[in-house]
Amino acid sequence: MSEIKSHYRNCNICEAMCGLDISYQNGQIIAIKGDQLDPFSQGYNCPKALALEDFYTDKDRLKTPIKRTAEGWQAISWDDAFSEIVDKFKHIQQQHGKNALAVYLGNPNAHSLGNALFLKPFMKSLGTLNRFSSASADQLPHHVAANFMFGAGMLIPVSDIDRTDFMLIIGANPVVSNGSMMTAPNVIGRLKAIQKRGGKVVVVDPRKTRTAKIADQHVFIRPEKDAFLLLALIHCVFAHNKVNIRHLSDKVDGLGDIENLVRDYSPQVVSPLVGIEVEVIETLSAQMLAADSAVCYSRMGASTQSFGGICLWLTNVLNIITGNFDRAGGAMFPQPAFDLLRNHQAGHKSSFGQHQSRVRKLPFFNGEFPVAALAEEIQTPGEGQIRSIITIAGNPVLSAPSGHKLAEAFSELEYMVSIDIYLNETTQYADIILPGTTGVENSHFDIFFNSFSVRNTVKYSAPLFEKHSEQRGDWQILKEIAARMLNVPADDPMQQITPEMILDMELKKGPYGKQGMSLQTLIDNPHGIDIGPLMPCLSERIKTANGNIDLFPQVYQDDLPRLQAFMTQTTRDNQYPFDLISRRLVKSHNTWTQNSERLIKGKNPCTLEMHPQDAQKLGAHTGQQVIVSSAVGEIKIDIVITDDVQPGVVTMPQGWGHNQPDTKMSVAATQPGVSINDLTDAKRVDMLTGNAAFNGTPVAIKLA
Ligand SMILES: Nc1nc2c(c(=O)[nH]1)N[C@H]1C(S)=C(S)[C@@H](COP(=O)(O)OP(=O)(O)OC[C@H]3O[C@@H](n4cnc5c(=O)[nH]c(N)nc54)[C@H](O)[C@@H]3O)O[C@H]1N2
Ligand SMILES: Nc1nc2c(c(=O)[nH]1)N[C@H]1C(S)=C(S)[C@@H](COP(=O)(O)OP(=O)(O)OC[C@H]3O[C@@H](n4cnc5c(=O)[nH]c(N)nc54)[C@H](O)[C@@H]3O)O[C@H]1N2
Ligand code: SF4
Ligand SMILES: [Mo]
Repeated sequence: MSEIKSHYRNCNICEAMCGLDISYQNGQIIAIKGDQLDPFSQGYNCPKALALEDFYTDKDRLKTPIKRTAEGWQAISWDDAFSEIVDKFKHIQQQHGKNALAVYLGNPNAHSLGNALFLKPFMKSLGTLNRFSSASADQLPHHVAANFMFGAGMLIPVSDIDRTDFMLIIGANPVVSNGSMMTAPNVIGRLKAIQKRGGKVVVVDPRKTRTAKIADQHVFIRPEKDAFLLLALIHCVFAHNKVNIRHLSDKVDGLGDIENLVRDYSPQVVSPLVGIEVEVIETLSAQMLAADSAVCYSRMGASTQSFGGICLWLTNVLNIITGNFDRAGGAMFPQPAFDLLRNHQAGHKSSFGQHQSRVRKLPFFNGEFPVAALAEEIQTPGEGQIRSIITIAGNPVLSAPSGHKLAEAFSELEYMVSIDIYLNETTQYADIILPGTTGVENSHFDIFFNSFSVRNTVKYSAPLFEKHSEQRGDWQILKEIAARMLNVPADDPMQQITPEMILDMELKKGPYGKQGMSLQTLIDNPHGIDIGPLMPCLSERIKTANGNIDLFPQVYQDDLPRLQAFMTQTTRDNQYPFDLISRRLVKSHNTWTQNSERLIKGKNPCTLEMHPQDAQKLGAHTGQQVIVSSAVGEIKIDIVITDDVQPGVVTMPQGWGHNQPDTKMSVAATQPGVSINDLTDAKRVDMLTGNAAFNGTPVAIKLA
């Protein structure tokens, strides 16, 4: 028996970057707990961290490439898999052009050092414009706002939760999600700390979430009406002469245009639209203005809706004009040790709208088209049609809007490849699945989440266990395909590059390089290093051509008539009288952690929440099955009656629907649930950004 040892690493499941203390012996994990010595998370972890062990031991996980044959799935060698894939890709691109091959990138790519670093050369080797990702079912409006207001899509202002005195949360449930575009381990502790220091937390959400329950105030809002609320809050700032831009006063362009815009959106005008009383709106504004520091934090509820672009822009405007930008307790820019903006030239023109999707003319941004356009790009014949795809760490059949239609589209492709750890709802359509290593088998460094973090910290995690000789890391798979696509010989020096080499170089060239930051520094400090709280740094970080914030970019001016039309649109389709919204669950992460036995045990969480009044009209009681239908699909689901939701609004979890016979996630199949994205409509998007509009999907409900 060897001795029990400790291994320290960051959990890479969600965005919170919790430090873990993993004890292990003889190649087995004995316990996973929060690392008390991690300077950022200080011992906090959520129940999902345990699943890192389950992913490691999961018998359903793929370890070698498999190929679909007439006799079913068969294991094949890596070399045969790579040869076939590259032959097919080259052939399809020769016949139909480079763009006939598409790529879909899922969420775990952002949580993987190797993928984050090697996807760029991989994409280059394919030479296709047809890249899609989960970002357009998520946070695209944040990036578009950052791009146009601050000059770089990755320059995301982060809510300084640890120092704020007033936090207005619009459409986020960080007590459950642990925060997003705001990396903050132990959000619940940080929110309670606001209250302990005499501050307030207010939540605006159509559902009384766990975050709303611990907040000082919860305000119900009708789905997709947040832009009006934000306009009214900005109106109040001008109406009370409270604009205060502090140190940024000569750094902001377009203030007068904002004043003109909001003139017509008084609380009186907006109140009936949003379903919030005039006094409540006025009090919200007054509280925000009275606080020493305040921040408005908008997330999925504001982003994945028909006006996501406008909402995220107005959120920034509100923070800026109340003097809560680039200042402690407001919205601030992190200064990460691995700086994604290191080579970003000020005034660099973004790719927004440089291309439009072939069928629906949705905008291209940051090298990709919106995922809502993927199925139609596969299924609509003509020049530029997608014939083949490679999905990488993504499950769009369950995660993308109208996922079931995407499944149909995948089944019509000439050739499909997936890089994934499971045979699941998406990868079942692949001709070959290439499994990468994951979790504790990988080294880890959070490139993205340090860029969205509420504190500047830095940490590197080595792999806990060596991978088996037949296994490959995702980055090695990407590198191999890229090399074969470009006929690069195996002994080419470029082929020797590892994620660690790039990381080390970036750390040395980054903002703390001169003080000795390097990979070795991080290896020597396995619990991580605290650099300190966020600091005002707008002047150094901003990337607009003139160095100023653009408060009213042209794209929003052009999009406003759409919002104004929505304002006067009072009738709704009586065929679908309910608004469906998604919810997240503490013990599941998107579509894929449901194969962890420890996370999934317990009663069925995939239920439809409905207000008692609505249930009474329907004659339904808790536990009863109902049929929910939308313009694109139908599901059956058990209902739970609760006044946590507004009348007319129903909620169900996202990420479920492991009920398909040709998949192999045997634990998940014991508690399959149904997929919300069989109901969401890929035609509903924020027309400005192309982001999926999941919120407020119109549905009808009847007893089963
Ligand atoms: N209706 C509705 N839909 C939503 C949302 C919603 O709130 N409502 N949320 C949206 C959001 S925010 C997101 S981020 C997307 C997520 O959308 P996706 O990224 O498409 O979905 P995931 O469930 O994250 O899929 C992850 C995939 O990666 C695989 N995987 C896990 N780890 C690894 C790894 O290390 N390597 C490889 N190669 N594969 C791995 C898993 O098996 C799984 O197939 O869903 C979106 N969809
Ligand atoms: N446990 C767990 N944690 C996760 C994930 C998970 O699946 N499970 N997923 C991770 C991912 S990929 C992401 S992107 C983050 C997301 O992190 P969050 O954005 O915090 O998570 P959501 O639960 O999607 O919160 C969105 C909230 O918006 C509300 N909402 C819906 N429609 C509207 C609307 O029109 N207006 C307003 N104001 N509110 C609305 C919903 O009721 C919900 O409470 O969570 C991450 N963390
Ligand atoms: S909050 Fe996120 S990062 Fe922290 S332990 Fe849970 S899943 Fe991991
Ligand atoms: Mo996400």
